Amino acid sequence: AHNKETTDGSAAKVPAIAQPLAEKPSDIASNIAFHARYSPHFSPLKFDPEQAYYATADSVRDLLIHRWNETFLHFHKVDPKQTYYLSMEYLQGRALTNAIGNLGLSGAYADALKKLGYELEEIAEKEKDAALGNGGLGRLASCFLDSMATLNLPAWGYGLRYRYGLFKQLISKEGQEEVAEDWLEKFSPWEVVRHDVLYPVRFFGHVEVSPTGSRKWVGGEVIQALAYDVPIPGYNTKNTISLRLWEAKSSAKDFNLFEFNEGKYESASQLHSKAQQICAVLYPGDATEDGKILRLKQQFFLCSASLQDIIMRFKERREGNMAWNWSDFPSKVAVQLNDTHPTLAIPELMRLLMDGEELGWDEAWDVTTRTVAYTNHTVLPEALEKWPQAVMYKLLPRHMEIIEEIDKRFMAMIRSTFSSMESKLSDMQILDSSNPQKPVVRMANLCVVSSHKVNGVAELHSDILKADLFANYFSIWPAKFQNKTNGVTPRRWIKFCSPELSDIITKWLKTDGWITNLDLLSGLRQFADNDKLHAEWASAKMANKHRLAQYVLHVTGVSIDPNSLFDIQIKRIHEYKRQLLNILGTVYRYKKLKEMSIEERKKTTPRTVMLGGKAFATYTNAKRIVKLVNDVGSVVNNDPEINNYLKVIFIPNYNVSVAELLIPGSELSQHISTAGMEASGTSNMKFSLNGCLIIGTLDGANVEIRQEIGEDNFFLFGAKADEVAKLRKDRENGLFKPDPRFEEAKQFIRGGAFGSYDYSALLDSLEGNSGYGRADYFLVGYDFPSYIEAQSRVDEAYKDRKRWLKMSILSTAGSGKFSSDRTISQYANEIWGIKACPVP
Ligand code: B1H
Repeated sequence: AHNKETTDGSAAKVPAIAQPLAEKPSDIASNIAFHARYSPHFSPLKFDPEQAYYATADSVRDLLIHRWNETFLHFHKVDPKQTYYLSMEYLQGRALTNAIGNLGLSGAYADALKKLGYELEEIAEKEKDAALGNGGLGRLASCFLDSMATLNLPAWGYGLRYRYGLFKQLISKEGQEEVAEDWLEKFSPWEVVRHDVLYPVRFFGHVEVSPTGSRKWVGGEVIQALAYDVPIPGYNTKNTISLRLWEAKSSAKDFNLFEFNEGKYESASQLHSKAQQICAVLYPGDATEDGKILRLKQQFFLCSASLQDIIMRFKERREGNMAWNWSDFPSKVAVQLNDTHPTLAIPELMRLLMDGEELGWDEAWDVTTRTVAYTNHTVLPEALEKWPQAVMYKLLPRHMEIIEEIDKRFMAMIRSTFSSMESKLSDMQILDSSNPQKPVVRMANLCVVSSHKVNGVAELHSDILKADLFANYFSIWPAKFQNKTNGVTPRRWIKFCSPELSDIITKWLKTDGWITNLDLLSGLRQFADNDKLHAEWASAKMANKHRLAQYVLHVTGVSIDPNSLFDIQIKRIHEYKRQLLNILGTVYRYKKLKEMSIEERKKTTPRTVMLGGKAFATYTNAKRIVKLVNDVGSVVNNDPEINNYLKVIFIPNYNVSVAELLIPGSELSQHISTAGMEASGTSNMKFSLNGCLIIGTLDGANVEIRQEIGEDNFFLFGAKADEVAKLRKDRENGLFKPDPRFEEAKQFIRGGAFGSYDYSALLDSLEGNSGYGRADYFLVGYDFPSYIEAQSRVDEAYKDRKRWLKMSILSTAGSGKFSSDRTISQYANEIWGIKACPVP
């Protein structure tokens, strides 16, 4: 109930001019009121929560722009080596609370809004998530930007300004439905269009050879890349860096007025609509040839615009200095490729240097390889990009020539220098023509050959890269390979999403230094048995659980008991992440509860199992899993005998903002992928940081989390990564004997306990006689018994309140390593060679 009198904020004095750098509550309130009146985005005389959000954002924007300009000028003056992070994805989520928090003005803004009749939280919820990413890889890029700014590093992000980000997930009786999510429906107050930053990007066309032998790419279609900048404020520093997102535009001269006047509307604006397609959606389906070309166009658009911009800045900063040399480029520029999606940056940099700046091959190659580094995020074969050579020739003829030359020279180098590798050459080559019908370019190979450093995202994953995926390259270039274990920003993922718990931590550590030096959390260990801390910790967790329960009621209509164990699995739905193992375990739990007497039931640990995540629109089994979770929920939650002991909730439309609500309220979270398949995982880090215990396999970063927080505080189960290959073989040879409990759970579903939908296609994928020819490839059946047993250990541990609280505190205390500040410092020191450049 807000103060209805405060239309357009007139309860506060509306000043005649804005006070853009206001930091005191009363000044902030007037500034918000000023923006509500004089930066109108809506009809006058309204000041409902949405208008209040935009006016508040406008006032925060003033503060950011001030710091942003200073940062840019400072970098320009100092001219330090700068990193450019190239990523097709950024999962920024909401910006308001984060910006206010990083500015240190949370209290002041909350007070200012109170004066205007509002609660900050209520206003902040009006913001739409910027979901320009799919999952972990995109969210990692956003955490990295936060850390780069906070560490005062001269670093920028480059990405694409998708018109529609990740789809919105609706849940119906049929399961998941996807609808476009219009994050720009109104507008985003956080982006600034730079009308002067515009680059041409060419597609198709052909290569022209001059009499001197120099080559030029000409013809085809040219689309303009226009820069939209988003300010990224650091925490507790003036430094505010940029996320530059490119939008595709055609220019006025591409509009055929003559044709239009003749009534040929479509052909008159052909290039306009082609330009619009490029940034229309995140990752359009790539099943069709058209789709393929569009995705490749997006990738090239990002790479070409960003590199032209980087080169322009390099030259601009050398103006008036006659002595500079292209070989200085790598001492001023580091380019980091977020997976293979921006691989085309490599041939594009070569092209710009050779065809544009007239460098010779050797010099261009030296500059390129000393500039570019590559991060691998997955070993899943289906995610390793391979582009058909035919498509590449058509779309990027000059780049294809360059890639061929890189490949040719690489092979010659192997033959002359590492002749023992001759037999491995066909695996190491960039061009793969083993299928003459469809020769492809292997993007990961191009990255490894052309980068000065290659890294994985957790120790286990980096070891697998060295021992397996990139073993041949590792044998010739051991020094190229590194590990950079992922991390998450402690600002968004505890300080701002769980302020109560954060205040307790600050109180007990007697400093808030942990927010930028997360290792200090280990200081909590000495209080792990302290009754007073236990009481405070439990009450903060309980408050977060209540908030979560309210949200669940709001979005699903199901009320859940905050005294039950809150058990959460949230991530993209994928067979390797094994949501199916979770739901089969839950079905087994339900069946056992049904078989118990009332007395026995009362002795069990009541649980609320929550799952959330989006399935790729054409991934059939993933969609069946979503439906199964919902069907199990409908039965269990409406079973009066059981629903005091078990509830099963599917959280719809999981995204960054939902995660900010779920993670603080969690007590157990599931990270249960088949060992060796999840490169790292990052939500596991957010959960432990928030005092949530993990049930998990020895996969990805789980291994390191368990090391840090202690084996006793981690519910481990399942096969190890190095056992998986043999277990699959055994399986094929009919040596696997399924546990009766596993059979029982599947049978219960097949028998129709959860409705009439036919789950046999999904369940058959777990059987030896799978129609897919990959009998339980993800080893759900093999891991099921140890999973059930680990869950029983969870139930027992939860009954002992003191023990659970101690484990919870130790989880937080052991999470210091998993700050993205640590990760980014390591990238800065060990790959980029850049140093902090704080604005004075
Ligand atoms: C990760 C991806 C990914 N790895 C292809 N690979 C995509 C691959 O749109 N595409 O085509 C999009 C994303 N995402 C994730 O990266 C890993 O699975 C996680 O384990 C890891 O934590 C995360 C960040 O490193």
